[in-house]
Amino acid sequence: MKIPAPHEILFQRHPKNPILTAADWPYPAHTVFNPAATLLADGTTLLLCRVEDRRGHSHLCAARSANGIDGWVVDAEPTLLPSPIDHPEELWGIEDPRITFVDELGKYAVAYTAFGRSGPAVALALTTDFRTFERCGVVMQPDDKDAALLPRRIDGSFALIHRPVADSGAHIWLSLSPDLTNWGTHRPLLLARRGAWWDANKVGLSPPPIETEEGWLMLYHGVRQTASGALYRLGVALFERERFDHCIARGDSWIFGPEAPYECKGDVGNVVFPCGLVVDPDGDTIKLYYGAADTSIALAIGSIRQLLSWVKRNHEG
Ligand code: BMA
Repeated sequence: MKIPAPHEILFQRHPKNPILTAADWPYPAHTVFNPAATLLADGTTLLLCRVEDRRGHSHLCAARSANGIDGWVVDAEPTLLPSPIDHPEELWGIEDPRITFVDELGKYAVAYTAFGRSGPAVALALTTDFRTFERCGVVMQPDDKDAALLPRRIDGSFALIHRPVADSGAHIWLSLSPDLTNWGTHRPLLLARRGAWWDANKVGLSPPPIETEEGWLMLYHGVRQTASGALYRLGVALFERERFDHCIARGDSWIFGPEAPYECKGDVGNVVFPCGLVVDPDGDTIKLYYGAADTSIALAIGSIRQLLSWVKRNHEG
């Protein structure tokens, strides 16, 4: 058995954490967490936050900031509410969005979890301004979540990463579509590792993958079921640029996990759950936005170069 490499810090928590809590909301909210993130054309950082009310139902609300750290301006009212009359799959709320800007469409695609009587499903909505949305409805039926669209076609097709649950477990899959409506060519991408691994029990995509010269860098969450509940931590994998289903390297250890008090204690303790990131104009610095203990929103800073170097040095095989 190889001796583990010394632990490297790949994401630094921001000293202002948590950067957003329910107390910052202009209307009643129980918790705010698991935000999607994007940079708008004018350089503003937009977070599309999951807001849970005291019924336990979630909706999405936008918060904007010039520096992506503080000075957040939160929409006065919910930005995207569930629409259960037209979309019964949203009866119990909409959760955990991921945003991708799709050049070809000139629109942002928001993939989110629609939660209804049949279970969690993946739904898609398009927007140009985060004020009005075109709903595409359910694109992956229950039980499925943790989805994001890639920013461009792969080999002529739109590509969606998602996490269906089957008897065999909760694994990350890739599906392709010519038109965002008809989906097929489903392929497994990354499996929960089983046994004593940190990502033994479930894996799911975190923010949308980042395209680099060396391949698609994918951050994912791994779950380990322990005697005192589930532990949610972050891992990294690298996939080929034109063949997303070819994994080049998958990190052996987790790279970021619950440690700070606001990550260990809350509605669901011991959870860090990133759904969004933005890359600074230097092309390397990552601002990673994550839900902490299903209660608040926190920020950690990383580097694409450092993540690539780490995953190439610390993978199985
Ligand atoms: C997952 C999702 C997330 C949540 C996490 C921890 O299954 O539902 O929304 O943050 O569990 O509770």
